[in-house]
Amino acid sequence: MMHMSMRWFGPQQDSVTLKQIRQVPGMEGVITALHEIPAGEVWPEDQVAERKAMVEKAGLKVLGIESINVHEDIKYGAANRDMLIDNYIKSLEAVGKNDIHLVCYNFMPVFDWTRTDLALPLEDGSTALAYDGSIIEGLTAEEMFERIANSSNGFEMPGWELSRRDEITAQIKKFQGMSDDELRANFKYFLDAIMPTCEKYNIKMGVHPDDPSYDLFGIPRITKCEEDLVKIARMNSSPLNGFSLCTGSLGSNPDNCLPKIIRNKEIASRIHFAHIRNVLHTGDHQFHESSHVSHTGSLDLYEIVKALVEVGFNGVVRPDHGREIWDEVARPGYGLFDRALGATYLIGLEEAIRKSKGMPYPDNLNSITAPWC
Ligand code: DNO
Repeated sequence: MMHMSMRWFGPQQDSVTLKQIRQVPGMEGVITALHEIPAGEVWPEDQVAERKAMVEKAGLKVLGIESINVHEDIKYGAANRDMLIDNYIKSLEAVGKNDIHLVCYNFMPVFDWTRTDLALPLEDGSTALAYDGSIIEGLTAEEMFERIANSSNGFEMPGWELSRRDEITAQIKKFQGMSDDELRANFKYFLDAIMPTCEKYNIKMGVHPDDPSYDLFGIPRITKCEEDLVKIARMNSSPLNGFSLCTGSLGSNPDNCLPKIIRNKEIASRIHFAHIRNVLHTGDHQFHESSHVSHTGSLDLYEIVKALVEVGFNGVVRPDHGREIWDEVARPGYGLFDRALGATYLIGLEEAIRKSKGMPYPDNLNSITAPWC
């Protein structure tokens, strides 16, 4: 069964409150992170405990962490990577000791997610995040930063922290010289090092796909299609080595057939977490995010949820991004209203699919102390 959550950026960095999230029908918990701790530094166990207590006081659970960011030097395979991986392991221990068993992360060099517009007006008067490859091709990375920073309603967007702007050009150059296979080797090195700790604390690791799922700025990208995911599954045999299946990211590339990816036997059992949202393709390397409803975008969310049900998915999902609607001012993509609509739509899809197959729904709401652990 899908266990519904919303991402929550913490008490200082989110316009949405835990009280509001708690009132969204079917909401079981949040996905959160200590965003104030830079990549490469250790998460203190007591700060994780404090965040968890805050969430639980509001009647929700911390269903997972998104993200403990992987330092660029680990992705690059720099001389100091062992020290940085040790720090990562300590952060995982802090999470595990707090009885949290899911971590979403990414292994994308330099850029986490990329958009050219954070508030593209749609014809219904809402705004949405959008991407236009022809704009990107004419911009420098610094200009990209300005563009994102100036249109994010005053919020610092994860991966686009202003503190990272100066290092960015140098990093792009560094990674432009690296092949996909070299990046894969560094990824394997990282996975092999962290998996024993994940096993010890039963932490499911879900790597996030490249967003968008095609090449950018000539840097290696190794999480953008079914074949890439299979390679990752084979990198480390622990069942905890898995995916955060982001339908909007993989779905940004029309060549990616999401139900087929979900049903791939080497991928299915490793889907530890799902970000479910829709995108509307408007051209080659051009899309904008849409409402979750299937016919407002290019992805068939019914088929996606059906595939998840059919492979026996039993884990945490979140509606991921939403449009900005009803005059809400929020972190782009992370307002309350459209994500709440998306969550209830997804819950409705799952209920209908399961009941039409004679499957119980919900499986047992009182025992959702993470049956997926
Ligand atoms: C964007 C998010 C990503 C995601 C990271 C995971 O909205 O989906 O920033 O959190 O890639 O590390």
